Amino acid sequence: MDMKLYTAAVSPNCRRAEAAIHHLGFADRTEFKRVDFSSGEIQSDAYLEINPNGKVPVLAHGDYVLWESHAIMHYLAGLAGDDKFMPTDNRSQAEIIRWQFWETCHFNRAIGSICWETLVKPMMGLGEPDEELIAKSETEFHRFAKVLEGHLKDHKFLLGDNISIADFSVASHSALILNPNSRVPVGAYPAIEAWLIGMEAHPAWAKTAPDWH
Ligand SMILES: N[C@@H](CCC(=O)N[C@@H](CS)C(=O)NCC(=O)O)C(=O)O
Repeated sequence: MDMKLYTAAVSPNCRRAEAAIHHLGFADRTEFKRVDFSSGEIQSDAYLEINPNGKVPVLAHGDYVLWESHAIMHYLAGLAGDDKFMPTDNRSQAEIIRWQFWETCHFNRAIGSICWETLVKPMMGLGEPDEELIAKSETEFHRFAKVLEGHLKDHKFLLGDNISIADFSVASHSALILNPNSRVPVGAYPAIEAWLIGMEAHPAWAKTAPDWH
């Protein structure tokens, strides 16, 4: 095996990297190394040599080491030469980057805050959800969900007819959003909900469904 992915369970950022490996046919070449957050491994000197941010995912391909999940997907798609998954024309490239920044700066933050309060805190025994923060994050969610809903009403996938790296980037929290306990108000956005359900049924995406244990 010439690839190793340092990854973790129930991590939306890891999920997109894992799903890209499966989608692009690299799974047989990859060792999936699950990092256990509770063991302190991620802050060990040895791990910080691999990723000085102390975060997952990280891809090692031979002696090349790459952190940041969106960058990992770009690298893998380029390696596979899959121009459906990552079209290389100028406008498609701009749109991929546009959705990735949008996800990281806006959509992910709203969803991440809600899911941290409603799913992660109870799961890890970290106390009661902060209702004020949830309400604030819901307002942010509605602001950006309207944009995605408007786009998905007219497009099957983010770049059009084919599933692409942009869908993997933006759908990374899909399992969390669709979890009824998350309280993410996705029911108000039928096109987003249908797209997320479709993502969960996609073979590579389904293989990487979070292990809640
Ligand atoms: N922007 C990074 C985010 C990576 C990230 O935040 N990973 C989380 C798991 S979802 C992590 O490693 N958290 C452990 C920590 O921060 O100590 C990426 O997309 O790869």
